[in-house]
Amino acid sequence: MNNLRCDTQRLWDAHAAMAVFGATAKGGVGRLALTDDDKNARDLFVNRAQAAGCDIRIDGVGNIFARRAGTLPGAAPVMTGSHLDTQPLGGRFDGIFGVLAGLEIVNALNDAGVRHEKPIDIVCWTDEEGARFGDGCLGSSAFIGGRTVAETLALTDADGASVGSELQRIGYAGPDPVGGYPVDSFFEIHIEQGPVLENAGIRIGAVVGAQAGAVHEITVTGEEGHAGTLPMTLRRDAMHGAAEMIHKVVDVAFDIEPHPVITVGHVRVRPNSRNTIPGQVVFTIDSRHPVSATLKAVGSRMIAICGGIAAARGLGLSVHQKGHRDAVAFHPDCIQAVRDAATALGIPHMDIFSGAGHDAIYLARICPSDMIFVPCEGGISHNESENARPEDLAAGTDVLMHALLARAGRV
Ligand code: HGY
Ligand code: MN
Ligand code: MN
Repeated sequence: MNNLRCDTQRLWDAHAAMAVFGATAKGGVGRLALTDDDKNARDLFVNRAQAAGCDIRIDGVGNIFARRAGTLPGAAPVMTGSHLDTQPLGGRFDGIFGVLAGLEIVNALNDAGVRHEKPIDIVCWTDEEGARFGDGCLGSSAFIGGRTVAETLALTDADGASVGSELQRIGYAGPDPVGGYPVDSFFEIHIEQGPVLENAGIRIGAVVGAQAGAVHEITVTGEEGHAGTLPMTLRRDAMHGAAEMIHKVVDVAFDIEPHPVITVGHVRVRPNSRNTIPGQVVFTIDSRHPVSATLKAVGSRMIAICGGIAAARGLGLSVHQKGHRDAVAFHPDCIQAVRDAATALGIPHMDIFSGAGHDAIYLARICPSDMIFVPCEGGISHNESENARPEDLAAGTDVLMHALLARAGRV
């Protein structure tokens, strides 16, 4: 497998440079999609990709494509990439590693003077986390036609700012069409965000599939009132009702084997004042399970629980399913390319299943796709203490580089 390797230090330094934008006091990163920090991160990626000789394209939902040309310019590209936006209290590697690994590969191929037939695109997908606009993988799902461009641009954040207006504001409302062209294959490298690889002492995970996921937004409506004067028996307290719903829908997870994962991580209270009985509570339910049909049954059960509690308390209820993605099996040829690259490089690897959602889950709907996982410390992610080892990032990047070359056709 010759001696083509990435530069561990250059890859690590690139993460340090990127972590500046949205850096938190505890050493993490809070860089919500389409904020000024996200703009700065995007600019850094674009500038470094251009310096490495890439041509840059930006599409109508802000996805960035940095192309390393191949010897067959008209050929469908081999793509790799991930996201630069983070959770509000996120880490320095979730998504970011998948973009910077691609950039490092371009630099390593340049250093070695390696050419390939098909173009290789390094992609930064818009708003994978969904922490600002409510649903995740906005850029990749628009790219594959999962949501129209108009629907995507119309999504708004809690302050009413839309995706479209924010893309304009930060200068990433691109001219290019969103998807609609052939892609040879897509690979995404990512920290595992779980403990399996670290516990097994294995450096590379060839991801065979990812679990199904759903997001429901529940709106509970009662009536505002004075916290001091209104007797308890006369109240229509939206918070008391929502609290019972939240407790019971999360408990559903413990009734089913293997457990689905059910999380209520976002709650909005109106008027959100200490001494006013809440008139409205809006909360989201993030639920996931390896089997799509089971997840659908979990969703129905959770909605029925909320309906029963609302009826018993005389509260209004509305349910909006904001997203659903089926479980996905990645492409056997791409999985094998990952295994073969790791084997040829003499790096221990294992097959693994993804609990987290990723852009690759959407790309898998239109082209052969796979993911590569590397360990992260304690399996911790979506947390400021998220950490990874430079040697693991480099090993993963080398495996990705050789898998990409296998697909792109080394000249
Ligand atoms: O939610 C997810 O699974 C991803 O990390 N955004
Ligand atoms: Mn991610
Ligand atoms: Mn994430």
